[in-house]
Amino acid sequence: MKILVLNGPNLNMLGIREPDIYGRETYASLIEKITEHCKAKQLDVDCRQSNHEGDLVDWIQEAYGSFDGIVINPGAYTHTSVAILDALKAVSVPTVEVHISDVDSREEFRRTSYLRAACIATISGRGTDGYLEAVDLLAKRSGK
Ligand code: CA2
Repeated sequence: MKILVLNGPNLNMLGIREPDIYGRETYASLIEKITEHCKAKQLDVDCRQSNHEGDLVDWIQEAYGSFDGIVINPGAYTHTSVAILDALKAVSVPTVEVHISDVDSREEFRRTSYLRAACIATISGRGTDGYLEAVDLLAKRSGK
């Protein structure tokens, strides 16, 4: 099974600022954690991060026919991006939305997710373990 993990804007700053909200783990150690988890479960994983909406759209399109599942933390694009919603709908690859923080207990604008409608699940407020839970959910769903 091949899983694509996508992170949106500013998630490369993890561990550098706002540790009270996003924790102390760096982006590099998050990727290492996901990679190790997938290796232990014999899952192929490709992790990418971009600050640009179009990159995320391109990568979602690339997943069509080449990945079996997507884990996405779109960062702030969660609350604004119809383009990401449309891309996910177009490819129809099973997708889990992840948020490190509990978006529902923060500012009102973070409660809206444009892409939630195209996802099989949303995991929010579980810290970076949420990414591993998302991987497990996709693997379980595909019978692995
Ligand atoms: O909780 C999440 O994972 C979010 O997707 C993170 C986004 C935020 O806009 C969403 O509402 C919730 C922001 C990512 C920014 O990450 C930073 C990490 C360290 C320092 C500054 C920003």
